[in-house]
Amino acid sequence: MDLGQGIRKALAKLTGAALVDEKTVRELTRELQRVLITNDVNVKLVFELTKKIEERALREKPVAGLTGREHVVKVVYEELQRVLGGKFEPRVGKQKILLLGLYGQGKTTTISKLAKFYQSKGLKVGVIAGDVHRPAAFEQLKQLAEQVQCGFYGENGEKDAVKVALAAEKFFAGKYDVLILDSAGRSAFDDELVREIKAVNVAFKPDERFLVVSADLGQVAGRQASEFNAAVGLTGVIITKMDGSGKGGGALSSVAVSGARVAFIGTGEKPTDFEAFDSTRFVAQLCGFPDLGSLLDKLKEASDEELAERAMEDGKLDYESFLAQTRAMKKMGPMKQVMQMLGLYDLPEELVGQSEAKMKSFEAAVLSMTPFERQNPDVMKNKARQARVAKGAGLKPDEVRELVNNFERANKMVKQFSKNRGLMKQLGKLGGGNLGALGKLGGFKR
Ligand SMILES: Nc1nc2c(ncn2[C@@H]2O[C@H](COP(=O)(O)OP(=O)(O)OP(=O)(O)O)[C@@H](O)[C@H]2O)c(=O)[nH]1
Ligand SMILES: [Mg+2]
Repeated sequence: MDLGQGIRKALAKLTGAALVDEKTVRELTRELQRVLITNDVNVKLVFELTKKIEERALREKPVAGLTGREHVVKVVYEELQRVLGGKFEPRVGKQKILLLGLYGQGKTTTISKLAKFYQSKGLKVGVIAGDVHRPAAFEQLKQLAEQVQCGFYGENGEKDAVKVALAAEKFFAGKYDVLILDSAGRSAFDDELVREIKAVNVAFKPDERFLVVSADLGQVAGRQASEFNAAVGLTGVIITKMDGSGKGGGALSSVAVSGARVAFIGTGEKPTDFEAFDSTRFVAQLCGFPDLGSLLDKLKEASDEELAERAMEDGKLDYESFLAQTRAMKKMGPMKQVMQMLGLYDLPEELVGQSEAKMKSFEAAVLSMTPFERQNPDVMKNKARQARVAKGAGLKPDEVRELVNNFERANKMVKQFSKNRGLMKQLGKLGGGNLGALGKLGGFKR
């Protein structure tokens, strides 16, 4: 069971409890201990954390308006956030970045992610093939640079990293804002490695020195962070492969307590699977609080017609606005990610695949409707119309009937949603910080 799943299960038991008393809180903290320790979080840290949660949950008076259960969830949420450190604010402007790390941790891949990240902030990025030891490293970075369309400098065959770094600076001078230097990995932290990175550090004078570690190192990530920090003074740690490892929680927490900061996390192999680390957002996802704030932002960005938003404000839908929403959803990314942002984490893969297929047939069906039908969804309950639309869209009449039923259900939900403004405000209050964005939903007019 991964960390998030475990924490959500533990919190869900709390919902089932008739009364939140000392016994329930102790059961919760014991469950949390088990989940955290199996996810390779340091045992001492786990006990400190759960002791604090117990103390606060039992002693502190719930903030006015919160139920006992909500109070306990809030305490768990705040304490987890405290352990994981704050939010990393990447500097946006001219800078030089050096990436460090042992073999195979994800340095070179991360360079393309960083390039994409800074490009999205409007900066011009050039990357430098500073791994002069591994023969394929030059070609790998060159290809990645082409993929994300950033500048590239390398000297195939040159064995002196300092020379390459200095030549690259001349090459990019005046034309590029952000320079990112790759470095050679090594199988262990040893004297030779320290000598080499110190020399590169002195010559290149990077503003950021980021260590790259893989999440599957678990607690070992913290030790590496301390070692590299002592050698060159890290400005941040990038944890990669958060997507594939059950030890991400261990890696994150151990880096946070090592004195280094978590700067970014990598969540997949693609250049866009990357984000600046924000403990509030991260814990919100872990605890199963949907990240509705960022979802709404994305929806806004993605929706070319403002129909979707208007429908939410009006508390009513028609097929046109529903189609706009469906398309906006598609632009937000793979269905799985969208569902996670909505707080639906542990869905079976088939279901996610099915929803994607359904979205496609829905689009085909709506495109076969007349403008009158799109704006007056009630008439689509008529069987003859359904049959005609099915024919036009290449679907079975039953499929169209199901789509109409789904639409009716969604319509009901939107109506209810705009009635439940009080509830959403409450959620916003509970989260504080980033989750305050949830409260925005309470602001929808009817
Ligand atoms: N799933 C997943 N895979 C990743 C992530 N980051 C990197 N990888 C994969 O990890 C492998 C190693 O990545 P590299 O970028 O080559 O690692 P490196 O640190 O440059 O390795 P060396 O140069 O050999 O020391 C590649 O197969 C990447 O695709 C991530 O966030 N998620
Ligand atoms: Mg590499």
